[in-house]
Amino acid sequence: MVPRPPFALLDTIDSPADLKALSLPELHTLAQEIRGFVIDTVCEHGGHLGPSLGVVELTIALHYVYDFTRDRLVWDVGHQCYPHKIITGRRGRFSTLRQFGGVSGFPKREESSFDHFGVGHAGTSVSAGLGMALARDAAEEGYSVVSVVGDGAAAAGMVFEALNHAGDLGTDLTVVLNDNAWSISKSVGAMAEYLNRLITTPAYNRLRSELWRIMGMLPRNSKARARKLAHLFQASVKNLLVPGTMFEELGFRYIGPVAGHNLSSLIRTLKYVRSLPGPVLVHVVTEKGKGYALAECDDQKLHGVAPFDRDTGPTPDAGAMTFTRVFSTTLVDMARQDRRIVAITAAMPSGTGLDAFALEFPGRFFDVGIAEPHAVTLAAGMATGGLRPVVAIYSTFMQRAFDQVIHDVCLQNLPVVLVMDRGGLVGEDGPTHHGAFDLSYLRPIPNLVIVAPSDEAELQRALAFALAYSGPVAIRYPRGKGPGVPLEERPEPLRLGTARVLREGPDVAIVGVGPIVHDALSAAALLAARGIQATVVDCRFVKPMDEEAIRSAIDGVRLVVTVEDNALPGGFGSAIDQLLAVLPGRPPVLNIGIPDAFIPHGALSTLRDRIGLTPERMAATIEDALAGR
Ligand SMILES: Cc1ncc(C[n+]2csc(CCOP(=O)(O)OP(=O)(O)O)c2C)c(N)n1
Repeated sequence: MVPRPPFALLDTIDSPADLKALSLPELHTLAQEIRGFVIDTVCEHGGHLGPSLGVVELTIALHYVYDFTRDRLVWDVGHQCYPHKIITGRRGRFSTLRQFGGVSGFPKREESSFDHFGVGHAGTSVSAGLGMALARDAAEEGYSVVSVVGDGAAAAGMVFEALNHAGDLGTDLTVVLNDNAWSISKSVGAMAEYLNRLITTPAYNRLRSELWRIMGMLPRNSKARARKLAHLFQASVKNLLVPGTMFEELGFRYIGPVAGHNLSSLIRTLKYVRSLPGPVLVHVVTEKGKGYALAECDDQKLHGVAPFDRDTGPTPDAGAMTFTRVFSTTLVDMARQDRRIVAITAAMPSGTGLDAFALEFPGRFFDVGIAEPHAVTLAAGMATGGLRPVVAIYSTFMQRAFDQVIHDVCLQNLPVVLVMDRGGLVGEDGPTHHGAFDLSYLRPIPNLVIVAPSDEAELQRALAFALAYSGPVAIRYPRGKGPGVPLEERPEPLRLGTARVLREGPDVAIVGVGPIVHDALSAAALLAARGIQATVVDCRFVKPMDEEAIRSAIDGVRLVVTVEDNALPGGFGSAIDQLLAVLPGRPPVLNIGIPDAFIPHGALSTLRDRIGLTPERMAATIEDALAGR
């Protein structure tokens, strides 16, 4: 049994002001208590464990040195914010983490005045921090702005764009690079290699820091001249001693590497950094999952976990036939038959199931890091050379690559398969992660075929179709398991734009896409018990639609109902509305889907119930509509 530490000191911390009164030994004790508290809470409710454990000391040091009632703090991704939330007055409510109405798993401006920027997607912190710095300058104020970005997120295009801009502007901005050498899996790419070289060749940085410290001790009139000389010295030796000070070339002052679990050196460094003008990058080296052996030795550092036993750790649900797993095994099967198939992920090999592909076809697998736009255009380029690229990206992160999907893939009608996992509501991660918009943002794009399979075998058939099709295809499916339809050894490809009728009844026609069609079937059974007979059509294709099947299904019914796990504006239902708008004497249409609002975090079942996406709620809505209520 792992001993649980008491939280005697933590219980006295209600705001960062309380923490500033503590001695260094007390801050050490506080760090241990925060770790224990985070582990206990995540074991009970699930969440992002490894990232938060890795920044306990960094968070304490930041709140100790800065005053975030006036200074600004921006977390990148925000999945490492648990210590920050606990310190900033949310300890008492922390047991509600990720539950409906409870504390969010990500920073949220509405939740606390200490959450200066809402976040969930990677790579935004430096842009947001720079924006805050420019607003400060415009108001002629003097507060500090600190952006904390992980080494995984630091390789995202947006971060490079923001560093490039910040280095040019030269205004005061501190970027803390939290380097744990891990993204969700081990960090990949040349940037990761570069950071590793900086850590393993710190001689130059130590020499330079020492030089600056000594210069600072000189009398005021000789200090400026001495530092000028030091600059010259620095410029002449740095290329000999380090592989390249990329950040300095971009206009940042580079400080580091700093031991990220050593509170006294973190505090000393941050105090010094706070006094520096201009853009500064502090390279802090941390260990993801620090202080919890099960996280430290896990191959993903317990990055994001469901509730688990504190002593034994999470047990992988290896047998669960999730949509992700169906995609993963089917793609590997198909890649065995077709050597042109290549797979691309943007830092999510295990989340998308492409880890299995990587294992079997390492030479045909590409993890580009957190770089969704690059992933899509890379695929477009590959397709021009005769490859059959499959790009697997969560629905919410594909938003980043919208222009690339239009401009690079669809405009040129290239045979790229865009696989969007986590389409629809995702639950506890909340509004930054719900895949609520993909059908809406993809529908207007010419040439793109959009399929939303409703069960496991349909996903196999959709993939078989997509890999044989001559143009771009997007396949979207939700998080978790399907209805349990057995897999097929040789899936028959879907025929372009064909629907299937699952049930027939004369009163109502329910048309839908995706697994929610099975909830519609359950709703139809409930309606049947109340004397209302429904037809249920699984449209499969959002684009092109099986217009004939839809027209024939609605013939003579009193009501047409569309169902989807996507935002109503611009989604599947609105496509049906457009299709039927010109039909003379058409029946009224009721659209059921995600309303025009950001849906909060919480258990999927709770969210679905609240927005009317359960079979019971659907049946009640349909019955009311038929009764004219
Ligand atoms: C645009 C985008 N793509 C993918 C993700 C999924 N994701 C969440 S955290 C993470 C890894 C972040 O690594 P790093 O920045 O090093 O932070 P660490 O978890 O190591 O603290 C990824 C890929 C995301 N949040 N946003």
